[in-house]
Amino acid sequence: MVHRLLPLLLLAAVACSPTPPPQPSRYPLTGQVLAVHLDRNELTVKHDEIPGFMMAMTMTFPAEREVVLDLTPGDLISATLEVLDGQARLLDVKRTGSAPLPGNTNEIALAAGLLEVGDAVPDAALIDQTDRRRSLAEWTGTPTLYGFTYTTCPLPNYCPLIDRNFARLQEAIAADDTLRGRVRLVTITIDPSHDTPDVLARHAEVLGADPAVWTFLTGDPATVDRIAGRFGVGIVRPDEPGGEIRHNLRTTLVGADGHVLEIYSGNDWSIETVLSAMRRAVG
Ligand SMILES: [Cu+2]
Repeated sequence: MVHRLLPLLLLAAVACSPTPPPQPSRYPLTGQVLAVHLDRNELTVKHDEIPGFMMAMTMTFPAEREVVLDLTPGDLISATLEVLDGQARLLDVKRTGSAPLPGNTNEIALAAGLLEVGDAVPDAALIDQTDRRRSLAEWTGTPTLYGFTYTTCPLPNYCPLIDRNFARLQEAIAADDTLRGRVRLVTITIDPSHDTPDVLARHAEVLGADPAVWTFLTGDPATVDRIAGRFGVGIVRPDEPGGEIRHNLRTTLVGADGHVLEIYSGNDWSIETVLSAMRRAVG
């Protein structure tokens, strides 16, 4: 599976130019293998920044069979990342060493495989902002938008933006005869040790969250890490408590049948796009 960011990045680049036949782009890549997928000839690699192309992140790429057979999680590699027509693959993969697997991240959960459109969302036991035990399965039956944020995120265009978008969605849903009472919003914190139910309750109040529509969830860190990983949200926790958590953004619309309908990577999705998808989901 190719990461969903890539087609978007490429679309942005392609939209501005005329249409010559596509040429592959190649970038040097270094990183650590987190998972080896023998069944699909793919490697999940925590790669360093690729200057001019992509920030450091964990992604899964196809690679040559003999390379995939040769590597194990923890191996450090250098390679060439080739991108053509929105498809990325690794060429010239060389093992350069090995290192302990990351301990302060959910990257192993992430490497286990991300939910794709059509996949069933696994259940998870979490706790809401009123300190009640909740199970994700409770949202089956209602199209629900899932977001992952944390209350002390210092980057205005990351978690605070997603939270504001959810607040705007809540407003638009309340004003929409098709959607009112028929869709839900769920925000799961990626910082459960700080974002206790009390903290989430205050955060929900500041955002004007209507508890009938929008629920905030926290839980034990292992459960949060696992469910965030399945939803494609990578978490790198700071060494010191109170530091910034590095993470990506992924917001997911799940249908009434509990299967993924739409995935919105990053922070540039529009309220209108989500509202139309929600209308399709209830229609
Ligand atoms: Cu954030």
